[in-house]
This record gives sequence, C-alpha cells and structure tokens, in this order.
Amino acid sequence: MKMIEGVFSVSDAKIAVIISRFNSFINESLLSGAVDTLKRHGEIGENNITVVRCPGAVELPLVAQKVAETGKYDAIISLGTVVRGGTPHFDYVCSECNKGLMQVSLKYSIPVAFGVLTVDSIEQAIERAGAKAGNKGVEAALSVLEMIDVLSKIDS
Ligand code: INI
Repeated sequence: MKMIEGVFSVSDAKIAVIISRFNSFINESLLSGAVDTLKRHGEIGENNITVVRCPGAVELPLVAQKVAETGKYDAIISLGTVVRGGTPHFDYVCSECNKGLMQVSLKYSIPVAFGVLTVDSIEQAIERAGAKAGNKGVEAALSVLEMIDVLSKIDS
C-alpha cells in the first residue's frame, strides 16, 4: 500500500493571509493565531508571509483571486468574522464568501483555507478566536501547511 500524507513543516512556502476589516477586533486574534502557527509549526519566515486587508468577508474571494493570479503564493489563508443578524444578509455573505473562495482554490489548484467565523453572536466569535473553543486562524494555518505538503507529494 502506498500512502501519501502531509507534514506541517514547509519552510520554503510562501503564504498570503487575507483578512477582512469587518469585526476586526476578532479577526486580529485569528491573524495572530495563523501567523504564530505558520512560524512555529510551518517554520516559515516572516519574509514569506504576506498579509492583505480588505473591507469585509464578501470581498475575500476577489482578493484571493487576485493573489492566486500572481502565481507567487503556495497557499492562501482567508480570515474574517460574519455574525448573524436579524435579516438573511448573513446567509448571503457566508455562502458567497465560501463559494467564491472554493472556486479560487479549485481554479488555481492552491489551498485556500476558510478561516472565516460564521457565528450567531460576538460571544461565539470570541470563543473561537483564541478562547475556549480554540482559534480558527490556527486551524486554517495548519490546514494549508498540511495541504501544501500533500499536494507537492502527489505531484512528485
Ligand atoms: N462583512 C463581514 O465580514 N462580516 C459581517 O458580519 C458582515 N455583516 O454582518 O454585514 C459583513 N458585511 C460586509 C460585507 O462583507 C461587504 O464588505 C459589504 O457588503 C460590501 O460589499
């Protein structure tokens, strides 16, 4: 049996982290978690990490597409927070953001992690941004590290 699986240390990889400004106080914690994970688990140097900011979760797919088009990055981590309100707006924002990011990943064959919190309340967001329910930015970073390695092993 042949098994292909990824490890987390991909020190030569170039990563773009795209982060939305909406609910920025939560997103900054996701960013800290993601960058810390890229450095300590991925052994990636600061020079190989680029952070790009955009207004909201709706804009993440277009930014991801522009970043992917450059061909300069091995993976993209998208970070944001969408909090449910009293209207269907939440559903549109989440679904368009998620679909758009997935399209970029498949079109350019690079990992695009969905580090976007989709929650019912700010409390739930805080819990998932470094408190009792972990940190979605860490999870997103670990996923791209593993994916970069497994995709390169499939190629070789
Ligand atoms: N953007 C978010 O990232 N999170 C939200 O919770 C949110 N809400 O609730 O409206 C949100 N809206 C802005 C949206 O992402 C776009 O920036 C805006 O619609 C302009 O295109």
